[in-house]
Amino acid sequence: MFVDVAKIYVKAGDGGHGAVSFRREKYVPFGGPDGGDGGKGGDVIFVVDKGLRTLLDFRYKKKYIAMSGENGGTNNKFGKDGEDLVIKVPPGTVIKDAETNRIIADLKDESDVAVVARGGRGGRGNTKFATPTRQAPNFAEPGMPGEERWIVLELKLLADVGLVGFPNVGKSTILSMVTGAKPKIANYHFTTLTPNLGVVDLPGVKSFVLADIPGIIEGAHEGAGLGIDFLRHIERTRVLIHVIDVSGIEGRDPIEDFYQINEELKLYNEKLSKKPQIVAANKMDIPGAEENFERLKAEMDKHGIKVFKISAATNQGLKELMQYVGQVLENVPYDEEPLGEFYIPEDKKFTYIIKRADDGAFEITGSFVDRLLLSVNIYDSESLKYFHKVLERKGIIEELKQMGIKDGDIVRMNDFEFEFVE
Ligand SMILES: Nc1nc2c(ncn2[C@@H]2O[C@H](COP(=O)(O)OP(=O)(O)OP(=O)(O)O)[C@@H](O)[C@H]2O)c(=O)[nH]1
Ligand SMILES: [Mg+2]
Repeated sequence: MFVDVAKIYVKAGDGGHGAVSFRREKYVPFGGPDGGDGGKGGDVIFVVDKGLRTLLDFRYKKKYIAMSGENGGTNNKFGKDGEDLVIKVPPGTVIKDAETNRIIADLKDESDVAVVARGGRGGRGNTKFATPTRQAPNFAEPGMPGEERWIVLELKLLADVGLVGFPNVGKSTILSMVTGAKPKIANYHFTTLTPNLGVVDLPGVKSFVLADIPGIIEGAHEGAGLGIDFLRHIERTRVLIHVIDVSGIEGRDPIEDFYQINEELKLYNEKLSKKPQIVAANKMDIPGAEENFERLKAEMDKHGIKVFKISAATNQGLKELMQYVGQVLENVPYDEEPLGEFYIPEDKKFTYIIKRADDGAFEITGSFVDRLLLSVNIYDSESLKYFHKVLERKGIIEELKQMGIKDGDIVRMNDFEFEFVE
């Protein structure tokens, strides 16, 4: 089955924690700090693999987690960086943030790369916190968490040519005759439920990718039939082969069919109706087709649209049609139109809020607090001084003052409480 949308979870590696450690040397009772830094967490990176055609793999595996950085060690040993997780997707994959639906990346070519979740920075070891006045820092920094998010992968087929037309006109039969694809073919409407792709490989024809989509009916642009889900698969094709059943065997008129399908294409997306179109008048083997063909051809001549007489079932005229399509393709550029506003997700911000608790304490909560407390060693005065400095730098002390804090008031951060001293 063809899969074109997948929702997955990605998480970059966490940064390793910085180490708290001191040199132990013979004859030196208390050496200097030698806690190394933690390693950076691995990124989650998407790259294009031209050999891939579907997002099938992502239906079975939903979680992608990059390696975390190692913690720092003694003896100033740095923690190893976590390895990046590289995920391969087919060309034409658009990555969106599942929560906001905004586009994170549009991967078209082999050179396209997108970092979708960044690894957390490693924490600094206690060596880095040593200063002339703080010679034995008894604390270190924790690693930063890696970014994580749910994303949606969307694959718009990168077919060169799309087969469009009413149900049962013979689109899948054409695909099966000129490519190695083996789509289901049957004499009823909506035999094709999901798009099929094939590579046209005929002598004298420069190969191209042909897409067969489910039949289009009136109202397709509003979701009637299977229409709308699949029209987007041909948004990026460069040429359309409009397949029309000229036998009239289903009681429809070929000329009306032509206009109706074009109306649907236009209502869905103006761009679709402007693509070069070549008409394939199919089922010419059925008696009565010839007369319809002449009428259709006269009508198409008015628009300067080329019509090919074919019988897909008996393989008549297909080679000439494909040869012509191949020539047209040589003069039609690739669709390079950007998909709209791009957006690179921001790094996680560490935030906090200050509230007055019922007992009068100043309560500070939030991710900033959680992270800061990880690095505090409350039994160590140097660590507490550093902690105070961070509060000051972040502007929290100032904010507390503005809220009217006085000496002796209680400040509470999660489980940790202390008296405020100016
Ligand atoms: N007589 C005749 N029958 C044909 C020809 N081409 C296709 N058919 C038949 O028409 C029926 C529909 O063919 P499909 O290729 O499944 O048609 P489709 O356009 O893909 O149909 P949907 O997938 O339902 O949209 C099948 O029974 C085919 O055998 C043809 O040239 N002549
Ligand atoms: Mg079909």
